[in-house]
Amino acid sequence: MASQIERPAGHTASSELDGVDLDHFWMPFTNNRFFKQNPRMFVSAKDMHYTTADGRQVLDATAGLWCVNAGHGRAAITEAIAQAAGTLDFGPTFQLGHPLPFRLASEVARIMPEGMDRVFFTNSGSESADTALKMALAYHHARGDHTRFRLIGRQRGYHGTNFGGLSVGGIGGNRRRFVSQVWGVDHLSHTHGQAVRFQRGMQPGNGALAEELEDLVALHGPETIAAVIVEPVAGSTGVLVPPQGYLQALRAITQKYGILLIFDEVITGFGRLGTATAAEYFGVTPDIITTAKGLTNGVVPMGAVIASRHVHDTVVNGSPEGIEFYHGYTYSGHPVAAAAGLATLQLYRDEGLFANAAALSAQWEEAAHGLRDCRNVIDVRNLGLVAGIELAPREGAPGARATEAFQRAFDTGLLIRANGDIIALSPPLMINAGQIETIFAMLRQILNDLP
Ligand code: PXG
Ligand code: PLP
Repeated sequence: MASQIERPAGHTASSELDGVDLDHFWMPFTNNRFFKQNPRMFVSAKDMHYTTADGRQVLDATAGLWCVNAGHGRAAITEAIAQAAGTLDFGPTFQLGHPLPFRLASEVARIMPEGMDRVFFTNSGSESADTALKMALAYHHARGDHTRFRLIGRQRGYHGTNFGGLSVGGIGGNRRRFVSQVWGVDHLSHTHGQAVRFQRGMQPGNGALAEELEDLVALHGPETIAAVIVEPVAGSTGVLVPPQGYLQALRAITQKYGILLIFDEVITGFGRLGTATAAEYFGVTPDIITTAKGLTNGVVPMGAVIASRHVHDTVVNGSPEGIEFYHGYTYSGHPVAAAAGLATLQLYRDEGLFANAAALSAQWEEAAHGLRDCRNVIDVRNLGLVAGIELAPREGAPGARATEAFQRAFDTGLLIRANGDIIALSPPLMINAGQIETIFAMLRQILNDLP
């Protein structure tokens, strides 16, 4: 029998949902059975707010899923998409081209760190992660370094859900059921010192953490390691901000042994820390950067992998005549996505959205840490326009408390994200000071009322 939407108490019917059958969409990373009994549905969005099926406004404190950096319903982007689709609906990029992805690649290159200006398009962060890992293997192969096959990730890392990203990723729940992972992977420890609580911004230096890479080099042999991939600030796992000097040390060690360093900037890219990239924020230039999400403001699926000129030239010039990199997606550089990307980058520039994020980050930090005395709050972490609020887990029910906070927030008009017992906040970068106050005032109330 088809389960038609039945609204939980307090949720009134909407004609937009009449006749919507919930059975067939197998939802991603969702408690499907719970959702289909208690559907919470959005029907539209504008600027900082979603509108629910029952006509309520919900303040978006998560930029959708960390992606709507310029805010919702931006006409410049939707008009660019319509124009592109009406002009060239699809154009192959295997052995053929069309102008938009070339133009977007140039615009992306302009805001990347010096020397990182070769851009490979994907359709998601997961595809970006797998692309970057294969690019690293192709790089060593092109140099004749045939023994470098190992990929090093980090515990609690998230690099999407495809087999490559899953294998270097370090979130147990995402991996455990899928035994057939990429072979030869190892992991660094995550950067979250349990002793450090309520740290504002970066954690104090902890040289031992990056030095672990030296141990893995000694264990496996430098000649077997192709690449190290890390999120500069770990997002999905609950906002883990690196210690001072950590990324610099990883850079130094990878350089010393000829290992490529990949920054997964799917979340940190496009202004989240108040700069175009985390690489720029931390002053550390990796060899490859992965992006997605904010590249198109989340409006059309698209990712981009940015390689240094050196990595690109090594693969392209070091390969025999013919196709240099046996990799790509039907939709790499899709015209509609590329048009969305161009309009998005233009909006970021015209509205100074990265600078707005930078300017508001001190107020954001202050407001986030204002929650430290709330009921059950055991840690607050922040950087740029990101905050993680960690709650004490309920006895025997890990994750239940934050999940309930998420549900209550939704019902009172605030969108937050809950992963385990950590609430993650990452609003659109168009946010203003008043909206920051509103988010944390609402959250304070929700947390203090929560059993
Ligand atoms: N790398 C990083 C660092 C990510 O954060 C991906 C890769 C994968 O991207 P795609 O586009 O394949 O989903 C991500 C995605 C959350 C949450 O709740 C985080 C992501 C996606 C959905 C939810 O923290 N990050
Ligand atoms: N599976 C089949 C049978 C295909 O023909 C293709 C692409 O041609 C794919 C998967 C890969 O699809 P995509 O290029 O969209 O990733």
